[in-house]
Amino acid sequence: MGIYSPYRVLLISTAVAPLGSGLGGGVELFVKNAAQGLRQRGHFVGVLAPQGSKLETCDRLIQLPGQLQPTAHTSQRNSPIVMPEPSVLGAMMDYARQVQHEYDVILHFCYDWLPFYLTPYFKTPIAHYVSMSSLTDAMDDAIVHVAKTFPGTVGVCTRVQAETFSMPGCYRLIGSAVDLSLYDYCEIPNSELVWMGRVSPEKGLEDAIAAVQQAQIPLKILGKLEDEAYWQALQTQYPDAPVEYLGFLDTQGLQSAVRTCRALLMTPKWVEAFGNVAIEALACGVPVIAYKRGGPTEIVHHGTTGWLVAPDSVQGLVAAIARIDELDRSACRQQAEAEFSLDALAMRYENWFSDLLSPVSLR
Ligand code: HBI
Repeated sequence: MGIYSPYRVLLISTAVAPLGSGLGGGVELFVKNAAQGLRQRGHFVGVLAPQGSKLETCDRLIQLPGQLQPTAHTSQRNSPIVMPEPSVLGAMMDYARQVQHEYDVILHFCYDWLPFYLTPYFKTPIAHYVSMSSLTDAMDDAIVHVAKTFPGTVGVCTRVQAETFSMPGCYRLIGSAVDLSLYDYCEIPNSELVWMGRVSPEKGLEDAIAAVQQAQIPLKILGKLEDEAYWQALQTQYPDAPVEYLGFLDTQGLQSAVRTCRALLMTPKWVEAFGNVAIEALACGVPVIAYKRGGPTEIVHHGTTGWLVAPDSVQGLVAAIARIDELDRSACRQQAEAEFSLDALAMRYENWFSDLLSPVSLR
């Protein structure tokens, strides 16, 4: 169709935590940026989220009560699907069913079984943003089944993430972004390094601490203390490491803590679907030293905006830290502007919806 007409988009946020609490991890940024980017391009954005959520950048925020979903990222391969009653996810999906006729498309960010299972029961098309790599057999089955039955409706962050599922050619690469206006470029750094993320085993914080202990360079740690026992174990194992824990900071606080650092360390033990913290660092001009595993391998330009290191090699991290000065801080900011702007992301969503809603795909 020739004339431009804005879409009415219903976003369904993750059911593991209220938006803005920090416990939802990277997916909170995914939802916030999708809402803001789409609105800036003139679309109407409604957001469904658990009670206690806050989100300025949307046209309508509906908060629903109920039990949060247990997080999937600590599941085992054979973990069963669980939905604690009364389920907030069930409430959100039932609300979406009731209002679906008011929207052109529904986009959800839940790494949970229900939205995938309910896809054929909705008249309004459902787009699925898969925010993590393969974790459990039950979720793999649900995701791959929808990817094959409703081609083009499953969106992913990176190719390497998509490859952890067996759905070759049945997914749409959406990626991620940051609101660049919230991140101030910093030309001259101080002497510190930074690590950001949920303090949880799959994020591999112990390797970053081991590396700075060896390099004797101070490390700032930012992020939600998700696994207390893990954090305590790190304190015991590295009592003298030059680290400072700053807690979970909002974007303003995060960027002011990160922008002056020499480099971000990323030490994922799992296949990180994307790694939003990498583009938040790049947006400030902070280069990224990351294990060559998962999402960061599709973000870092090895040798200019960061170093990709052999996975789980602390020595590799130490060697890369010694070569930070060969990296170009202005190239980091330029890469964020070129590849990870909110507008570029919103256009990828717009094209996705246009293909979903075009008569050909509905035939
Ligand atoms: N677990 N069950 C479940 N559902 C989610 O949406 C979810 C999760 N764990 C982590 C998570 N989302 C986010 O931290 C990641 O998507 C980034």
